[in-house]
Formats: sequence, structure tokens, C-alpha cells
Amino acid sequence: MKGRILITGYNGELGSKTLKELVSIGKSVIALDINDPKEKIHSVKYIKDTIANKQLINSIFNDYHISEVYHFAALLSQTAAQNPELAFEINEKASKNLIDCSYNFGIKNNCITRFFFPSSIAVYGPRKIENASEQDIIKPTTIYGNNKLIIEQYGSKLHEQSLFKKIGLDFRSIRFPGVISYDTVPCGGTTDYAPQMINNAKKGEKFECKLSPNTELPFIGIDKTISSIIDIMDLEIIESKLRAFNVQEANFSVTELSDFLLQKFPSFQITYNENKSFQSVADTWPSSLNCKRANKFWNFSKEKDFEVFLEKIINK
Ligand code: AKB
Repeated sequence: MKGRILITGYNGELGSKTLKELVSIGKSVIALDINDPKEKIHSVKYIKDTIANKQLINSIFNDYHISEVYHFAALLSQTAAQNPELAFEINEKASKNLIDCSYNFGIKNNCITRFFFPSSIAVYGPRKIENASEQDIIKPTTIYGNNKLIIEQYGSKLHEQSLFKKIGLDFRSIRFPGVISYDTVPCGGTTDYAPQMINNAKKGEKFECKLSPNTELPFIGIDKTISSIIDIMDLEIIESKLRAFNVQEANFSVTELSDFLLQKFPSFQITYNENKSFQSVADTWPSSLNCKRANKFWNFSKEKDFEVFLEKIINK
């Protein structure tokens, strides 16, 4: 039977573009979000509810043959820091339930449910390192980072159990850096300063930055973000006990970004008003990522020059 795909958080930056890509390649999608769709696609079944509604999640798996899950519903780092209880409910409890339902569906139907989980560079810490590889120190200091790590570990555990049974769950995860889109300006994240600054520079508006000038972080463009999600989920099998993969296209400091934008938009004005909540988080996240494993498994390649990367972003 042709399986259906379940996407949670389809209104978000990653969910909305993944939904469009999956529909474009002929997938039959059930899309769950707490808000109404910003634009409706005829073939998609939309459900407006929270992923915390366990009864709803159970009914989706009872009513449909769910072959793949793309789980984007989450609170980002700064929102999670301000709402720790809600972050636990959504980023951990509801996410675990979704993984359980996916696993149990596979066991009950003698099949494998493929599960994509967008993890984050937030799992790294407690100190800032360069060229972080997936095996590097994983002691997150933020609520969000702990949420993400707990779900990575939970999904990997059920994946391990499924390997032995050859039915259940195939859990796959990418540790995303800051994502930069052309048409959406995210908020609620620590890395959102970059898309926000680019957006303001393009609109001729000044920008007040919450991070210090020398703060360096890794980033990826939305196109490469979506293609990485599709690529990792397209792999028939991933022969790796470690189920999380790093991706980045470029890494740069706040100053490197602002200097680049000043060259392109000479009237652009940036001021600094360091925010402890943002800076303390950014100081524990890696300044750059080693993406060798993603390159090995699905030929992921990162941009060599951050200015080439930024040129592509601002010219879209
Ligand atoms: C955030 O800044 O919270 C996210 C992330 C890097 O996970 N963009």
C-alpha cells in the first residue's frame, strides 16, 4: 500500500518548504500544524491541532498508513528559554510520543516507518569549538539543546531496537546550524540575527544586533537545507550507529556579515546591543561544523567561501 507522509509544523520555515518539495515529487502528505495553512495545496490533507494531542497522533497512525514522518513542530532556542515548560511539552514529550507512534506502527504492521528529526547545533557545548564533528563534546547548556539531544538519543535507541527486529523505526537526523531563507525572516532563534540583518540591509533599515561583533556561527541556505532533508530521507539505508549528521554551507562572524552587507548596501547601519540570553547561547555553539559524514553518505558539499554563499543569498 502506498504510504502517506506526516509532516508536523508545516507552517514553519523548514516545514513549509519541505511540504512543497514532497508534494512536487508526488508524495501523499498529511500536514499537521497548530495554525491554519498560509497557502493550501489541493492534494494535502491539513489537520489543525497541536502535536501534544496524543489522541490525535494515535488516530492519525490508526487511520493512515504512515510510511514517513518529518517532524518540524518545535520551539526554537530563545522561545524555549522563555517557555521551558512548553518546550518540554512540545520539544520532548510530544516528540517522544510521535516517535513511539511511528515505532509502534511499524511493529504492528511489520514494516519500517522512516522518521526525520531536525536536530540542531544546540546539542553541542559547553564551550565553543571549531570544525565540530558529530562525536565532539555533547553537553548542551540550553533547554533547547537538551530537548534536541534527548530526542536524538530517544530516536536512536528505538532505531537500534528496530534494527534487531527489522521492523519499527528508521530514525534520521540532521544537526542544523542557522538557516537563512530568502522569503522568511525567522524569530525565536539565536542564529536568526543573520537573516534578520540581511533582510534589514536589503530593505534599507538599520539593524540592532544582540550578539557581539566577533561571534562566529555556522549557517546554511534554505535550498541546501531542504535538499539535505530530501537526500537523507531518500537513502535506502544509512549504515551508521550515529544517526545525526552535521551540515553547513558557510561560517562567519557578525562583523564579517555586516562588512559584507555594508559593501553591498553602503547606507546600511548596524548597532550593537548585546543581549545576555542570546550571547550566552551563541558562546556555547560551535563556530563551524565538520560535514565529512554528510558528504560520505549523501555527497553533501559545503561552500568554500562565505562571501560566495552570501552573494547567492542576497541575490535571490
Ligand atoms: C536557533 O537559533 O535556535 C535555531 C537553531 C540553530 O537550532 N536556528
